[in-house]
Amino acid sequence: MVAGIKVIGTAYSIATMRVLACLYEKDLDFQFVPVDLSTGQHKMEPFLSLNPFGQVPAFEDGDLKLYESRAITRYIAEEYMNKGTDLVFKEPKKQAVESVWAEIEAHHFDPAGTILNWELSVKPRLLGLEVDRAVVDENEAKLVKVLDVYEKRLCESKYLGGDRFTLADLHHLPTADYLTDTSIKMLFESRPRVSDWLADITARPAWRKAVELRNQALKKRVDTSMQGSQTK
Ligand SMILES: N[C@@H](CCC(=O)N[C@@H](CS)C(=O)NCC(=O)O)C(=O)O
Repeated sequence: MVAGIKVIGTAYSIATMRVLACLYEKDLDFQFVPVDLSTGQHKMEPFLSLNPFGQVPAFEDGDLKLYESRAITRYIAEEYMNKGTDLVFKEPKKQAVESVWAEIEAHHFDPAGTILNWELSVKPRLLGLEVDRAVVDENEAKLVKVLDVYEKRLCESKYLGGDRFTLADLHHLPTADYLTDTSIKMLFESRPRVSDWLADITARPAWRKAVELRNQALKKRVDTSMQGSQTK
């Protein structure tokens, strides 16, 4: 067992799932410390000492303390290079291309994807709030443009970052997986290469483990809020 890896987060949070998927790919043992977003634990000490921005996840490996999910996955992939799936390239040119696609995820895919997930999944399903159609339309149009670029890329390359699965693909998993449980699913399905790529990466055993943990946490969240409403 590799001692000292700790993820302090929320298993249904997109950023936390990114880190969990990476740890499972690397076949690393770790301790998961749940943070309850519904009671605002992430906006209080001791969590704020781990991430002053009050967002999950935080991460520890011995005396190293990190936050920002993509920085965490990059650290794990480099530090544990020889364990589990190799998620980065060593050759600078391949590495550069992989990092371009990882940046595209962070700056083009994720902003529209996160808003769509919030509008179509979190607001109606977890918070009982109304969907803002104008916001959905605006971000759907943005996502269409991104996925058109992906379709072209995936005609030339099996994976976004190169000829094998890397961090550039892994970083998409949580948001893409949530979106395919909404009406946005058809944007993925109508693009054959994107659809095949997503089916491939979401079937990975490491991702299925992260999904299992997410589903348990979501069930617990729903059960707890139902108990709350019954005692009111
Ligand atoms: N860029 C950060 C984003 C972290 C983030 O947005 N976490 C969300 C959950 S996915 C959160 O903590 N939301 C609660 C809040 O912002 O108050 C990362 O990748 O770690």
